[in-house]
Formats: sequence, structure tokens, C-alpha cells
Amino acid sequence: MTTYLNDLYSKLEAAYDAALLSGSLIFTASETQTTTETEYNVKCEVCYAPALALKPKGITPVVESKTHEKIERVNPFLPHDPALFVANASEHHKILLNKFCIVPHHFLIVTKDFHPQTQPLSPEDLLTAWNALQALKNSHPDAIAFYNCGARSGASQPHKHLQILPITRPTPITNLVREVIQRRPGRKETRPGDHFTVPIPCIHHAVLLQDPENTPGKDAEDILVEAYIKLMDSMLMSMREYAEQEHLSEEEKDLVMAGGRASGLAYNWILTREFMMMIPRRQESTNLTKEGITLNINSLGFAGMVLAKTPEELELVKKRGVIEIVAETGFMFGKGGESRSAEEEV
Ligand code: B4P
Repeated sequence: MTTYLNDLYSKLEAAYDAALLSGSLIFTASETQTTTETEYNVKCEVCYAPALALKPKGITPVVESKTHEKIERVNPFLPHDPALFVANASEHHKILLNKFCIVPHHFLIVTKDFHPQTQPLSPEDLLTAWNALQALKNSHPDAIAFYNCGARSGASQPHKHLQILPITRPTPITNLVREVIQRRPGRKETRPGDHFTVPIPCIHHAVLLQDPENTPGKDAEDILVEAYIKLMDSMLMSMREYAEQEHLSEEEKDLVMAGGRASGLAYNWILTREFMMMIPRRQESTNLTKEGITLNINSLGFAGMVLAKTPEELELVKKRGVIEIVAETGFMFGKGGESRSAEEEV
């Protein structure tokens, strides 16, 4: 394995402690509540962090003169704040601490040069995320990597960055995947390399990853790239099928097909040491309620973890359930009559 990530956790701890002490990093305390979503056989999480409602949104006003005020977008990753730098992660990636974290040691894998967040992941991006998860496997075996790709994916920063949440418990999606792939009488065994889906009512695809140690002729990069291409193909095919449904309006078809063109594609991507998953996004936020409430959803939503910043948002998630509200930001099955193909049935 690459030497870039040697002692990753000790480096994260040292950088985190120093950044917290100096005020360069803002940790927001939160309260996590669990929802039991019996229809989907999963317990999900709502993380309630009211203080985050005050966080700046990536736009910094710069006063140009007394008469002209210019709003300028500042890239927080180029140049980065040295206090948030942890280590280089590869020749072309650096690790930065998430300045606004809820989970301690939450970090970002950022390209050293500017690349847009609308770009697909490169083989080196995939391998770097994988290597980081491997580097944490003793301290955080259930850590999760994610990428919010494109305009409707929940990304707030346009410079390419993957994120890793070093959590000590399996996320709801990891639990759901483990449940789905479990060998059971009457159920087809899911083997490494197989494609599968979980009971989430919107288009998504997942692949159970092969173990590079036990897969002759393939290294980790081959396995990751193969899985990524397989998921991308399946996702685009599902979106084309979705757009062909007769009951969809022309506007709706355009929206789906825009997603099918690389420039308009928005999706969430999740990686653990066990599986990779991709979920195309139809919209950035949940549908506006009549009370005027809407929640921004990023990849963590599809990991079964939603962030609520106001009591009203918390109430909405608890009332409707995480899976239901998250799914409406993707391309839902059932709503309007569309169905899964037989291959996708769990
Ligand atoms: P993006 O992909 O652009 O967006 P995001 O993760 O959805 O974060 P966003 O900024 O929209 O945060 P939100 O309030 O929804 O990622 C940008 C990343 O860069 C973020 O992690 C951001 O915090 C970080 N960042 C911004 N400025 C920075 C700087 N100057 N230096 C370094 N890093 C910087 O959510 C707030 C945080 O909570 C996010 O980190 C989010 O990932 C996390 N979160 C969301 N849901 C969660 C959940 N259920 N449980 C735990 N954490 C959760």
C-alpha cells in the first residue's frame, strides 16, 4: 500500500486537536436520534445540529469599494488553510480536515489542482479513497467514503473533493447491505463482484467488492474501476428506461435525459471496504412542504443519515422517515407507475 497514508489516524488526531484548539476547525455538537423504518427494515439516523444553521455557505462577500460591492466565490481548498492540512494522500491528492464537522476527524480528499466537482471519479480518486479506508481499518473498520457529484447532489464546493467519515459504528446503509447480501435459504447468494440493490424506493445500484488480496490477476484499482464503470452503466441505463415511461411529462423526460448526458449528471457515490453504491439525483432538496420546509440531501442521506438544522426539519424527518424523504430527491419507483426491472428486485 502507498506510504502516503502511513499512520493516517495519528496524523488526523494531531491535526484535529491542533486545529480545534486554534479555532481553525469548528466542531458542532449534535444529537443523533434513531428512526425505525419498519417498511424498509432498517434503523436510520437524524443528526440534529441547530448551530449549523449559522454556518456560512461557501460565498464570501468582498467589499470592492465604497460604492461597488462584489460577491466573490472563495475556494476554501485552493489555497487551503494550513491548519486543516493533514497529509498528502497521493501524488495528486491532499487530505484536509472538514472545517465544519459534526463527526470528529471528518476529512476531505481534495485534488491538489482544481478539478470540477461535476467530473467523474478518476482511477486515482477511487484508489486514494480506498487506500484511506484501508489505512483506517483497525481504528474505524466501518468508515465510509462519499462523493457528491454534480449540481443536484448536495455538493456546496465546486473543487473536486471526496469525503471520509471515520465513524466507529456501521452506517444504516452498511447494515442494510449486510442484511440484503446475507446468505439465506431461497435467496440467491450475493458474491463479490455481484450487482445488487437494497430496499430504497428510487434508482440506485450497488456492487459487492472483491477482495484484492484474494482476487488473482486484479489489483485494488482494477476492482474499483470495474465496479465504478459497472455502476455508471447501470445507472445510465436505468435513467434511460425511466425516461421512456409513457406517463412522464416532456419536462420530466427532459430532466431525466439531462441527467443521462454527462454534463447534467448528478449522483451520490458511497464506498466502504465492502461495497460501492451510486444513486442518481433528480433534485438537491426534499420537496417543499406546505409549511415551507425542505432539507438539503447529500450522499450521507443515502447512507441513512440525515442532517436537520431546525426543530421543524427534525420533526419532518421523524414524521416521514429518512428513507422516504431521501428517496424523493432521487428517481423514485412506484410514484407514477414506474417499476424496477426483474434484475433489480431484492
Ligand atoms: P460538499 O460535498 O460540497 O457539501 P456537504 O458535504 O453537503 O457539506 P455542506 O458544506 O453543504 O454542509 P452541510 O451544512 O450540509 O462538501 C464540502 C465540504 O467541505 C463539507 O464537508 C464542508 O463542511 C467542508 N468545508 C467547507 N469549507 C471548508 C473549509 N474552509 N475548509 C475545509 N473544509 C471546508 O453539512 C455540514 C457538515 O455535516 C458537512 O460536512 C456534511 O458532510 C456533514 N453531514 C451532513 N449530514 C450529516 C449526518 N447525517 N451526520 C454527520 N455529518 C453530516
